[in-house]
Amino acid sequence: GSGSNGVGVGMVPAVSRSAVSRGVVVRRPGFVEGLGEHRAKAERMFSLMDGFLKNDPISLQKDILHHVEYTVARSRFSFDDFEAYQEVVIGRVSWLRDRDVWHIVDQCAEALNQLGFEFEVVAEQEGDAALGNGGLARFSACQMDSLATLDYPAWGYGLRYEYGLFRQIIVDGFQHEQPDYWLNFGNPWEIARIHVTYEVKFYGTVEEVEMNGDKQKIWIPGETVEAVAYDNPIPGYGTRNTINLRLWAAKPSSKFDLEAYNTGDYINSVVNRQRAETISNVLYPDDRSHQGKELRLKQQYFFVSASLQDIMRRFKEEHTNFDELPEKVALHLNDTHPSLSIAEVMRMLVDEEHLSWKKAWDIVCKIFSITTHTMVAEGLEKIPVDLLGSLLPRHLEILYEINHHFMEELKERIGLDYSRLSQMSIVEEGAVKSIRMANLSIVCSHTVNGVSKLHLETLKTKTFKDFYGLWPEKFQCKTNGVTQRRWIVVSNPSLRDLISKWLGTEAWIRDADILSGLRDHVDNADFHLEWKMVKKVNKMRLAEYIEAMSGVKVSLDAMFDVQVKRIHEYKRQLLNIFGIIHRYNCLKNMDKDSRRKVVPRVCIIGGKAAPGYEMAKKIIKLCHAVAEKINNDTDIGDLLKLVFIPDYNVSVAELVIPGADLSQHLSTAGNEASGTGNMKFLMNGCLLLATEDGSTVEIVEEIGADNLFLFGAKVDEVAELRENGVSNLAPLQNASPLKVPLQFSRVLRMVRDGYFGHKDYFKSLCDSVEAANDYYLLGTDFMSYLEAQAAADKTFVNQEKWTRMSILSVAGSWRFSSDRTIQDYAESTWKINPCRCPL
Ligand code: 8GP
Repeated sequence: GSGSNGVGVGMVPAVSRSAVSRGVVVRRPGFVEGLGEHRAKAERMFSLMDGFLKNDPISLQKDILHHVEYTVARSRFSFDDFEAYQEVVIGRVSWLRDRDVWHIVDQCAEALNQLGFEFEVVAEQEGDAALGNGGLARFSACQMDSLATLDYPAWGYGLRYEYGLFRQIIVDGFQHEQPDYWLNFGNPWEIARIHVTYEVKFYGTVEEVEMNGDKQKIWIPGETVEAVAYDNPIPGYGTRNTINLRLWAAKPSSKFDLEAYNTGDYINSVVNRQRAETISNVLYPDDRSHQGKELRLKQQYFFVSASLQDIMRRFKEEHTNFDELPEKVALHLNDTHPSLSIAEVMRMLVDEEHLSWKKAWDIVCKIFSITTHTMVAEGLEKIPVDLLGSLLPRHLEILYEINHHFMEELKERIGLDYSRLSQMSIVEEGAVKSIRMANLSIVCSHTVNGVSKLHLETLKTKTFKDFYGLWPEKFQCKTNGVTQRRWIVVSNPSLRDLISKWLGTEAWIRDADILSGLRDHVDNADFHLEWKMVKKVNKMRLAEYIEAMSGVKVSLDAMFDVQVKRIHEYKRQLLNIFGIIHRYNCLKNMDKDSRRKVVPRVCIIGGKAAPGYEMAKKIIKLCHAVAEKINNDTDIGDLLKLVFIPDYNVSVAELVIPGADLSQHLSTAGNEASGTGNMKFLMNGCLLLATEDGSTVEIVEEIGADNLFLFGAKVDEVAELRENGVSNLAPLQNASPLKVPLQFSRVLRMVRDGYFGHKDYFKSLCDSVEAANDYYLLGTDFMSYLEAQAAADKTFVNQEKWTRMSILSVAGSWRFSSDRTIQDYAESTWKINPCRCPL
């Protein structure tokens, strides 16, 4: 399902093009240190491999044929593109061998071509590993790529979901969800480590026993499942360092349960055991709301328990003293989902290793750090105590004890301020008593990271204000980034070649700072010409895809205007659609002469709505309803087209982002923690039309406000605007108060009155901006939005100016490489050094 992604795709591991969720775990130096014997062996193997395992086309062909004959025994049968893809991957994937996997792409292409395969077609056989929801998970994938490339000794952990994020199909303009059974034909990148398994336990009771004269709590679990490791190698670029993404699959425990089988109901016993596998079956498709579901909690603990057993096993292989744990292991929580780890490490150290509570807590507080990825306090995860107590009774006790100590410490520091004590407590009293996972993580982590400057500011002054007052030194900013290897090198090969040509080096692929050197050529006419050519090639690729997907033919002279991301009210796809309706109205009212001056537009919207998110689903339907009207209006022709691209995922992004002229990032200020889509478009020379939210603020710092189109209320104006409503807008929005409601309400009325059909269905959508006080300020920002759109149109006519802005965008994107982010994490949060493998 990767579309025509161009050269290179197949040789990059599935995981680095995927969205992976959950924690990133980093190990302190220790890869080489203390492993003298291992190292000697590895060096000898490396030197032998250099002799035996060659990467020239003939050797590669020998490998492929070897696999065809001996691994799959297919030489006498048809051997198709998909199998060729699998064989190439299987043949090369062993990470001991991919000394520099990125650099064997050309040889593979040649080898395959000589065997009669088309490399591009073979590369397209690879589908997405959609193991996450949106920006949070894809950001993890970029981080893994950077960790590998910068030679950090890191491990990523996650779940091997059998069903990744649902496939979105559109029927009559409505979203339908289809399961994504991505492992149907196997995943050639992964290595099943059938001997790396751990028991994960649930339910049961806690008992107190005497041990060496002391009272000791022990957990007698009621259910055991097995976690099996599947490793996904992530090769760095220009280095031998290949790191591991270890994903856990649930399997029935291999322990023989005599009791269950003696009851005579053999079939049911087997069926019951088989149920264990459901734990890692399916990814929750809601990227924001946290329902207290038992399966979700089971997934979290399954993931945490298996990963920590794995980490502790490796630690104990070489060390006996737990005082050394903080020197050797740094655990990073990627949002609160894995924060049960804190209770689990305490349980392991106290109950299993018999350390004192104080000593264990001391150690735990030195190994954890966390990044949170959300702006709104309501989005923070809470686990109902009843649920936790039944699934993990010992952990609940530990959490209470952690909270007890914390409350004692807090009373000493702030006195008996009960309101603050109850707000900061890890335990939330109330109708549903719950554990606040964010509070737990902050109490225990040595560092709490925000994902943009603006996000950190919100954490400090609002979301975690009290904690900031207590521990200001814990709070740090690590502005997100994206990997230029995925988002330029692989997805935009024409731009890659052009950049390398004009910079005279490929070094920017490892060192993004060099991209800023493009500024030296910003006025060069030849450069401009080639730059525009590259965009044209990418627009052609995208236009073909649009036609194939939707049947809509689009003109390459039009401005390709894109908004692709999860559908959310706060991301304001609705503002975009309202703007399109307004544009349509304007066109309809224009005479022929005026129309001739209009910049033609192709508006592209894509994104998935959470299956239970009614409002988001209505936005998708509205988009289709409006598209149907506009695209079939012969009066309008090529001047305006609207297409919804179904099933937006990483492969689609690789096609859409390089082909965009303009991209929209419309979140109401103060709602998008960072955003990373903006960075991907920036890297591809696409101009941004955006609010001053999340990381966009820092993009403005880097490229200057006149190199993008900003609009809308600023973050410190939002609260007041919400209070006082639209009528007080004039001074802020620099527009007549009458004009704001007029243009906006005309559009709204059209939707309300059924101009696009489905009047009743869209009613609640209209109510959300009218009756429900326009919480996301669509009406408020509308005029300012239209002005920014008009500025974009005006600039597009001046192609020289546009190209200049486009070049300066790519030049400024150096600062938004995930390499910069990761280096920052390594130095100031994890305190680790690169660990370069011998070349
Ligand atoms: C996302 C943020 O919304 C986005 O701004 C940011 O770029 C991205 O994380 C990476 O940092 N956050 C989430 O997806 C999120 O908070 N999901 C909730 C389940 C925690």
